[in-house]
Amino acid sequence: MLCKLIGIPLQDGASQLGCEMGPSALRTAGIAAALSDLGHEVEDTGNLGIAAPDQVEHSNPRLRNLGSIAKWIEVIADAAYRESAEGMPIFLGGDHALSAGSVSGLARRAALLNRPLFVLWLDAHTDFHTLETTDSGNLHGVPVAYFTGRAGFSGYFPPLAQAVDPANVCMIGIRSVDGAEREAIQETEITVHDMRAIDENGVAVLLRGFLARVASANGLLHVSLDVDFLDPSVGPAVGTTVPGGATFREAHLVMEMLHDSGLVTSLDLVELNPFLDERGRTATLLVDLTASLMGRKVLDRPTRRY
Ligand code: 5AB
Ligand code: MN
Ligand code: MN
Ligand code: MN
Repeated sequence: MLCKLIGIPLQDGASQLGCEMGPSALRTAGIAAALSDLGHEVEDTGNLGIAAPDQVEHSNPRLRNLGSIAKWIEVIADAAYRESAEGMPIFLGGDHALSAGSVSGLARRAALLNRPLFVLWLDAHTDFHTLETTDSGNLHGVPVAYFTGRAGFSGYFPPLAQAVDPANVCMIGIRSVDGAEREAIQETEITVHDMRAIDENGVAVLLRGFLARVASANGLLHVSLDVDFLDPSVGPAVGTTVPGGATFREAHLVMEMLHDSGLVTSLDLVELNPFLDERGRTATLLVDLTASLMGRKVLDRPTRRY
């Protein structure tokens, strides 16, 4: 497989600074070598960037960096569309606002191929706020609402070439949802598997059901991995820690099953804040999880001291 690394040093969607260093930390942790050791071809396309953003006014005074995020989405969506023509794009974040761009660009690609795009959202949060409902004003909390076509983004974020069908979105790991998000998401067909569902059923059962749907629809599958999907004890390098997350093995199992499915066509690695890491362990874990997704087996894992 040809893997296309796309660095996105974006941090304007989060209130805590540091995600800008994410792409560098993932490269330093050896993402390219991990993929090429598995026999993949790797092309690092470098980092994306934007020109100086305009100041944009909105009736929600809390919104932060609206003009900047709008520009980033445009640049990221273009890159996602372009790089998905051939090979598997891997978006090295950067905060989760980047998925407004990656997913919308991939949805445009899927429409051209006449195939549905499915999204596996691995996160503590649903990221389903609109520009009106966000209390924090942090735009890493809105990407799912945008790319599924919720109202309220037009005139601010770029128009969608193609919205993702909410029925094709599956969230796993959820454990922190704001009131406005909860009401809105219940009215959609988005599948929300919260942490209790993992506890009761095991993550494998939940994932298998979704993968069967992707396979039978001949879908493209985008995986969006937010560091806070993980329990903070295994993935501390994130601004928005929430206790009770996925364990080391649950996360690897998800990746191993995704590999075996053969369905994944693109990946986001987001919300890594290297300033908050402990000797690079979260960056290293993200690289190891990517390796599991791309075919590394449990017994082939390099010996590490954690
Ligand atoms: B993340 C919160 N819902 O809107 C908000 O990390 C958190 O990309 C958003 O999932 C977390 O600020 C965004 C409280
Ligand atoms: Mn998120
Ligand atoms: Mn999150
Ligand atoms: Mn976060």
